[in-house]
Amino acid sequence: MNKQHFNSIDYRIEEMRLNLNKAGFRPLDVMFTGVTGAGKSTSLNALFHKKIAKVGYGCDPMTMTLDHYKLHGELRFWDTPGLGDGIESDKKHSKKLIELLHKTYPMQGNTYGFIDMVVIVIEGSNRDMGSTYQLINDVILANIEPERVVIAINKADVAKKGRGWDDTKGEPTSSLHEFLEEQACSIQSRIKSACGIEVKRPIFYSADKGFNLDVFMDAIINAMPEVRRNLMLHIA
Ligand SMILES: Nc1nc2c(ncn2[C@@H]2O[C@H](COP(=O)(O)OP(=O)(O)O)[C@@H](O)[C@H]2O)c(=O)[nH]1
Ligand SMILES: [Mg+2]
Repeated sequence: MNKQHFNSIDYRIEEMRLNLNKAGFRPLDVMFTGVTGAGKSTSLNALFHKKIAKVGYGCDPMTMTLDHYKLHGELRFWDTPGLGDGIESDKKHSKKLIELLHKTYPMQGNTYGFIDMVVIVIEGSNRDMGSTYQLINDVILANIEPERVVIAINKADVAKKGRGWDDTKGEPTSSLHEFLEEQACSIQSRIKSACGIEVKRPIFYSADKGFNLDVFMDAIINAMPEVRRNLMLHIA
């Protein structure tokens, strides 16, 4: 049902162009983040329709370099090291993420944030949601406006251990769909009660099965900022 709509990297590219013309910057720099194993690399490969990122690989612990991937002239994703591999590496990785969120460039007497928006890939059925909420609340939402954040729940196919997944249609049955909707709502309200911040309703998809990839792209495109991130306003 959804797969057919999202069949090229040019998906809604004209709209993106128009919006970026208005905003006056290009490309849109999107930080791609999530706990290790949530499926960031698989998602990037699905969005790019080819294998660009190594699955099940994690980041290089020595250099912790950030890989970036340009979908086209309008959109650039920054893959980042995941949390959830232990306290020490979480500390290092959180610092790295916060540094990236505070990276700036000067322009006409102003200081702008390099990262325009953030996509957080999460796994709703992860046994340990602690790292996920730490990432969302303490690292991301503490350092960028919620309007610029998209939360995407991956692995819809195995949300209920595979129950309710219709493999012939490549989509969830209505009962799994309902479950996923509820999960999205409950994550949204859990964030609200933890840090008082209202985020957009998370979307759900499966990078592995190619389900709701259009919904994923729609969420990114619909949340595209129309202005640069002016970081000077916050320092004053
Ligand atoms: N069932 C299922 N497995 C997935 C999905 N997306 C990723 N995976 C698996 O989850 C594991 C971690 O994926 P990876 O992309 O390396 O995660 P990363 O650490 O966030 O980059 C791999 O074994 C993937 O094949 C999905 O939508 N459904
Ligand atoms: Mg990865």
